Amino acid sequence: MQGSSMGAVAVKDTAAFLGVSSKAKKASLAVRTQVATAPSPVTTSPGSAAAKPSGKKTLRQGVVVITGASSGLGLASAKALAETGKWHVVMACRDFLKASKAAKAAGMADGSYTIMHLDLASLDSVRQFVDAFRRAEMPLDVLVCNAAIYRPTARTPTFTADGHEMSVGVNHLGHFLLARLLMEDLQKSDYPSRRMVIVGSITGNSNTLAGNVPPKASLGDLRGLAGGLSGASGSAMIDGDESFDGAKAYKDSKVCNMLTMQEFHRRYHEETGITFSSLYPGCIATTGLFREHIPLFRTLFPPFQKFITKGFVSEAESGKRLAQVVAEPSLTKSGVYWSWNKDSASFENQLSQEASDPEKARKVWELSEKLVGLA
Ligand code: LMG
Ligand code: NDP
Ligand code: PMR
Repeated sequence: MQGSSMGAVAVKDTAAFLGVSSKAKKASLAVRTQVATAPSPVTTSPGSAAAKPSGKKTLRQGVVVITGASSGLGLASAKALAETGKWHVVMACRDFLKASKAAKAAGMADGSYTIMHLDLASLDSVRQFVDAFRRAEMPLDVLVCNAAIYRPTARTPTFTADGHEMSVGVNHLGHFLLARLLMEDLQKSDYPSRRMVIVGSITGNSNTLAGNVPPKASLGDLRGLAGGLSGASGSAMIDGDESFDGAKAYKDSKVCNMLTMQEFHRRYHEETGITFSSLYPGCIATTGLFREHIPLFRTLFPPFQKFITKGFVSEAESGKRLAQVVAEPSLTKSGVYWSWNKDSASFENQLSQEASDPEKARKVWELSEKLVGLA
């Protein structure tokens, strides 16, 4: 049935539809694994942004903050970046011990990373993280908003410390506050290519097959978001729907992530020169994201993606992709949603109509500002 429904889809550019290109707690918990407060200088490789044609020029080590770096894509990208020696990775994680064990198990060298506590399900924690980061006196060169939760089997909502529905609260609102506060730090950085990356996904894009698997993302007129996603006194869903759907809440949160990236681009790129990007890293079917899904799904999902959709990517491969968006000189264009084709070559992908609607992006921005206490 899947095969025939996939085959029956009439689209002009099937490859694009399938998501491939035909072309191409506290501040005191913060612990540093290295003593130095300023990252050590490293020699740039030929062709890097600051290299001059004549001989060697030193570029200091970049500092990248990655949220949710204790698992999956975040961990794999942290490892990929730390291994280059050109990046010091700040792993912003809710579970300090888990992050510490994960970094060691991944073979990340002592001194190449710092773990700092961040729980995106609490806006106080987000503010404490920002304070702790500033006290550590590191520059901020790249921010990666990667952490997420997915509650596919939840039939009733759960809520953040601030009373917002958990999926949108963590994936979007926590990151929205973090990114807004850290803009100040990014602007102060003297690094040649400063970037903010917000991880998106194919399942929030209804111009793809994956984005049409029910329940589909849709933000509607944002009345639920305007009401604070509080459940008790209104809807926990962005579109105001009375019934809660955990899978839809996740997909809606990803649409917010992609809209937020574009709104940052429109408001700040020209003025600051900072690159704002989003990406679909491929289907990383083995990560912790699916931890709440039923066991049958977790067993079948990886082979389904490997052999049927062919959208599967390993955690290591996805980590390299995100690392490219952080560091590659060829990926400096701002406002882009990156994807990779079957040969693992990056390309600028098209977002669905809703995920690229500027008016919706502005409204999501303004409503989110109110909910996180910035307006
Ligand atoms: C929902 O169910 C749950 O209701 C929800 O609670 C949540 O858990 C959510 O996303 C998570 O899932 C989704 C369910 C319904 O889909 C399934 O999981 C059905 C699985 C059936 C599996 C049959 C197995 C047989 C296949 C062999 C392969 C072995 C491996 C299987 C592994 C399965 C893992 C996924 O979905 C459906 O209703 C099914 C129909 C889905 C088809 C989607 C097709 C989209 C069509 C396209 C439309 C075109 C639109 C065009 C737009 C164009 C724009 C340019
Ligand atoms: P994982 O579950 O492996 O990683 C998610 C990370 O987010 C974990 O480190 C988790 O911490 C962290 N996290 C969850 N809640 C919070 C919180 N309240 N505060 C701080 N951190 C939190 O999933 P993935 O690696 O798959 O997901 C990473 C990103 O990739 C997400 O943005 C997801 O939407 C996106 N993505 C994933 C795809 C996939 O196929 N897997 C496809 C497309 C996009 P902890 O380890 O403590 O649980
Ligand atoms: Mg999907 C080319 C087809 C394709 C791709 C690339 C994905 C990615 N998925 C595809 C197709 C299908 N999926 C089809 C045809 C079905 C019906 C059988 C299907 C089902 C499905 C389910 C039930 N897919 C899922 C789920 C999930 O629970 C995942 C999800 O939606 O999480 C929000 C998921 C995903 N499929 C993907 C990707 C990347 C996911 C993880 C989603 C994400 O992080 O955004």
